[in-house]
Amino acid sequence: MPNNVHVGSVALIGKPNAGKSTLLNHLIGEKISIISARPQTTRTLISGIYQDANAQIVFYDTPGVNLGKNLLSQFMMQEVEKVLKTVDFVFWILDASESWDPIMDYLFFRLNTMTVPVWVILNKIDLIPEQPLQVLKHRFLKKTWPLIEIQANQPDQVERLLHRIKSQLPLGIPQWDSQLFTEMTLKQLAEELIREPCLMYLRDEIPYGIAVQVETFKEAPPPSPVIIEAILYVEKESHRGILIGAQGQQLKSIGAQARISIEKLLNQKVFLKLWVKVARNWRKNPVFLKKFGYHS
Ligand SMILES: Nc1nc2c(ncn2[C@@H]2O[C@H](COP(=O)(O)OP(=O)(O)OP(=O)(O)O)[C@@H](O)[C@H]2O)c(=O)[nH]1
Ligand SMILES: [Mg+2]
Repeated sequence: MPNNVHVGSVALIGKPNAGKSTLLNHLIGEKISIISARPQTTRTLISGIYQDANAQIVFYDTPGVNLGKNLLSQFMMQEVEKVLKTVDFVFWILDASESWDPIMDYLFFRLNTMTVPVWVILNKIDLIPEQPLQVLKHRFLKKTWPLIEIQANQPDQVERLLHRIKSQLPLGIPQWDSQLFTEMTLKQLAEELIREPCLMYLRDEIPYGIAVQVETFKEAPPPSPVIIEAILYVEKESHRGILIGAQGQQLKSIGAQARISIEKLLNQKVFLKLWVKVARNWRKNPVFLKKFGYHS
C-alpha cells in the first residue's frame, strides 16, 4: 500500500433501526455488525476498516440514540459521545420513512455543534414516496449538510457513497494492517453473532435482556473445527426456560443459526456449545455490565 492514501474515520450515528449496521456491513463487504428488525440491536461501538489501493477508512457503527434509563442504555449513549469526540466525519443515518420526532430534534441540535463535517444519509429511500421526502429535506434547508439518499442494503448505492467520502478525506499514511477489516476480536464477533438469532427468534423484552459471553474459543487448523463455548445470560429465571424452549428446541435453533454465521465469518467449521444462566437484572448492575464488556 502506498504511503499516500485517503485516510480518516467516520461515525455512523442515528436512531435505533435506522440502518447503521446494514450500512457498515455493506461499506466493508463483511458481516461485522449484527442486524435485526428490532430497535436497539447494536450495543457497543463496532469498527469496520475499509481498505483499497488508495484509501483506508475506519467506519464506526454505534448504538442507536435512545432515551432509555437503565445502565446499559446509558453506556450505549456514552459510546455514541465517545466516538463523536474522535472522528473526522459524521454520517447521520436517518430512516427517511419515519416521522420526525424528539430524538431527531436532539440529533439535529447535537450534530449542529460538531466541528467536523456532517452528512445526512436519508436511508430506506425505497420506503418513502416523493412528497414526504421533500418535506423531510425541507427541514435541512438552512443547513449546509449534504443530503444523500440511499438504500443501505443496495451495494451499488453504498459503493457510490464510498467513492464520495473517499475523495473528501486527506492523504496520509495508512495505519492498519492491510488484511484487517475490524478492530474487534473474533471472540467479540462470535458473541454478537450468537446474540443476533436471539433477536430474531425471541419476543418482547427477552432478547434485550440477553448478554453473551464466549468462555472458550479454541482455534484449530482446518479441517478441524474451531471450538466455541458460550454462556447466554438472561435477566430472570422465567426467561431461562423460554430461551431454552421445549426439549431445548429454541436454544438449538439459535445455536444452529449462530454457527452458520460464525462459520461464514471464519470460513471454517465450528463446533458451538451454548449454556444459559441467569444474571438477575444485569442491565441495572454495574458489576455485570463490566463483566459483559459494557463499560467505557
Ligand atoms: N427497506 C429497507 N430496509 C432497510 C434498509 N436499510 C436497513 N434496513 C432494515 O432496517 C432494519 C434495521 O437495520 P439495522 O442495520 O439493524 O439498523 P441500526 O440502525 O443498526 O439499528 P440499531 O442497532 O438498533 O441502532 C433491518 O431490518 C434492515 O434490514 C433500506 O435501505 N431499506
Ligand atoms: Mg445496529
